[in-house]
Amino acid sequence: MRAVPAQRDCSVDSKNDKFRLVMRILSGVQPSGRQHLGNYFGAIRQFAALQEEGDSFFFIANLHSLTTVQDPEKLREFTLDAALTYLAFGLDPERSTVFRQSDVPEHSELFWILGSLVPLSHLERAHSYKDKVSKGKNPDFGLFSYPVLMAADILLYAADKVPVGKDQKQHVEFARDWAIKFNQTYVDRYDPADPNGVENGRPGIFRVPVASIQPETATILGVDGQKMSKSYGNTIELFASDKKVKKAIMGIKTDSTAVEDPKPTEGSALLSLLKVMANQNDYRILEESWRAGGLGYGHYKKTLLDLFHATFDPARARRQELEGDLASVEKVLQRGAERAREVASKQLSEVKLAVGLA
Ligand code: AQP
Repeated sequence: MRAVPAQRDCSVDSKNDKFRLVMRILSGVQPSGRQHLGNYFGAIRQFAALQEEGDSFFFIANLHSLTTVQDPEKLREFTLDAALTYLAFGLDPERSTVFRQSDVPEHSELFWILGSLVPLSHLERAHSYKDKVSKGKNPDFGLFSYPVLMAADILLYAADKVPVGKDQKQHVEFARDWAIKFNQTYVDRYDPADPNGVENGRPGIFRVPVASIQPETATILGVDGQKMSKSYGNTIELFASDKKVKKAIMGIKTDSTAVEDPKPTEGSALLSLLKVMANQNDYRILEESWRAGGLGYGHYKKTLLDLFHATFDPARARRQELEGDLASVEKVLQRGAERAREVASKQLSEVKLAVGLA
């Protein structure tokens, strides 16, 4: 198969969604626990920046979270936490569509249609699934089929760009493969080398998305040195109490290098967190002293704590204000779901027609 070229962001036919004038951006976070530094640097920070660049859809992936959260009260609480996190970090409902996944039933419907042509072998080689199983998670169908629902999330909105952390890269690649497979199966004269049908073929029903991953924050390490992850219990939460944040940062795993000795840089969670939190110049000075020795890990942890508060206190204050008006937050989500359904239902109608369900 020939290489798939990047799709154009704009074209002449603005009536057809596939030829619209603006780039579409879509992503989500799971309310599978409280949002943490990894979610912020890997994803949410990009969301806030990208909403300036195109038509943005940011959702709370609560259907995905059913595979990990089986306490309904907790799921509601974490869903609200994700909504407050989005808004506190500046997602602007006037510019972005912010919604709960479960409020748009088209996600689940497309999941099944898409799943009917997804090769099982793809799911069997999914890194995230294999990683969770290797860490002792008892796998269920929901976890196994997670990439199919994620592909449905993306393809339903004909997203061009999907800002994610590195752990989601393979899932976006699956979405690309399956979009092409679907188009080849159901669209006559679809040519993956000309996905918009600009030359002589016909445009695909699904747009082929591209993952947007920031290399310097692709994988944020947790307090134990593994990838920071809600399910590993190694997170630094963005909105925990000051006391809990301090406890998490002071508890970052370090080795027994003596105060006066140079500290090892390889695999250090503490140093890598300092790198993402500090500005370039401050980090250079920190790293020099780290390599030189003479300061204990406690000193660097205290520096990280200060950086945490300097970076996140404005958003933490905003979130407190939002907590005082939860009715408005709910309204944002409902309005977002209405707008999301307008787009999603059109795409699903086209899909149903193509496969013979309508
Ligand atoms: N440690 C991380 N470094 C960089 N990016 C990360 N992301 C998550 N952890 C890191 C990115 O955050 C977005 C939302 O993630 P998610 O909540 O949908 O699922 P996840 O990647 O599985 O996050 P967790 O915390 O690890 O959740 P659990 O433990 O429930 O699986 C994604 O773009 C993700 O890449």
